[in-house]
Amino acid sequence: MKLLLFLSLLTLPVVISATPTAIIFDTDITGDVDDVLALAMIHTLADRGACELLAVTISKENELAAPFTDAVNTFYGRPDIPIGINPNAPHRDSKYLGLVNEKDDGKLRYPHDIGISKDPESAITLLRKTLAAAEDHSVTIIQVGLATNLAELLQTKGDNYSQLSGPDLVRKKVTLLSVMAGAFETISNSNRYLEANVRNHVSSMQQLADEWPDEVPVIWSGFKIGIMAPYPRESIAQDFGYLPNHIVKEAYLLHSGPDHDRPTWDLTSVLYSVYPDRGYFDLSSPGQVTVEEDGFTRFDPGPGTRFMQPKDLSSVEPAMKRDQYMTMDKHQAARVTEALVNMVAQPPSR
Ligand SMILES: [Ca+2]
Repeated sequence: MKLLLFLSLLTLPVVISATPTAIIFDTDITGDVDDVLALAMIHTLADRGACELLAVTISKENELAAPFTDAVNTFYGRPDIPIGINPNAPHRDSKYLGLVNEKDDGKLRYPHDIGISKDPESAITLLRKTLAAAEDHSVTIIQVGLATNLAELLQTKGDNYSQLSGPDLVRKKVTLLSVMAGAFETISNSNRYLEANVRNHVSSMQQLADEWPDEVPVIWSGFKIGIMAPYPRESIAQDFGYLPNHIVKEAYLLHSGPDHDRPTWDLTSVLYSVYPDRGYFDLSSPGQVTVEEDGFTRFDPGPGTRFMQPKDLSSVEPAMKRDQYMTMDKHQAARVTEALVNMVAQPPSR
């Protein structure tokens, strides 16, 4: 009996901590549609208990962006996620945000209350409020657009929510910044590719790279990662028929049409944030990203870090190891694509 007990103890499954990743999603949900797919995926991960969506902040200006985001959140059964906007952010037109005003038989096709009975909050205030209320070292910020909001957060001083300055609040509360921006590998024979999230507002991405605290790691998903794992058009055609109206499918078709496999740029930053240890991606050696005047993202490996074991990195200055960028081979790309399709297409659980 004792032996049996001993043997059964030996075969107990390894318990992996299942604390949901607490996420602030900072998005330019206006121009491109990968932001919409990434938000759908966050809701699936929240349905599975793998993450908790604390807030959404929007880094481009369009009066329909907050109502549309609220409609997606409502579609997935989370109508009260706080949403913040930034009036200083550059305006961007959209092919799909207008869906939020469309009606069938006089009723909104995608119900929401922001823009009707409620106003969005200020993105910068919402970032401060959300971080102040969170447990220390618990929040993952996923930035998949311009750096307008995070650059402004870093300029803030203490307020009613916290006495801490923006950088100190980040040091205390944020555990990871996952960014879709930049280009770190050769793109179409160019080793100086200027990626849109940087190029379209260089100064804020420069501020982010210069002033983000050295102690809080930044993982960059460069332009090439999303290109290597495009979202298959077959999924859009076949996987969303479980409801007659589907806001994600409609947005995709309005943006990309039925004959295009959209790169999964923003989705890859979400996937890494929630499942960093599943081998979907590899990471570069630790180093430092700087943003040059034309929007080129330069990555300098910390001195010697390429050849160091992780345990030896403690001797490297924090500033020289804050940043890493994601890499992916074609086998990983196949796994990533399949995982993303399954997460984006999963029906809402409530
Ligand atoms: Ca985006």
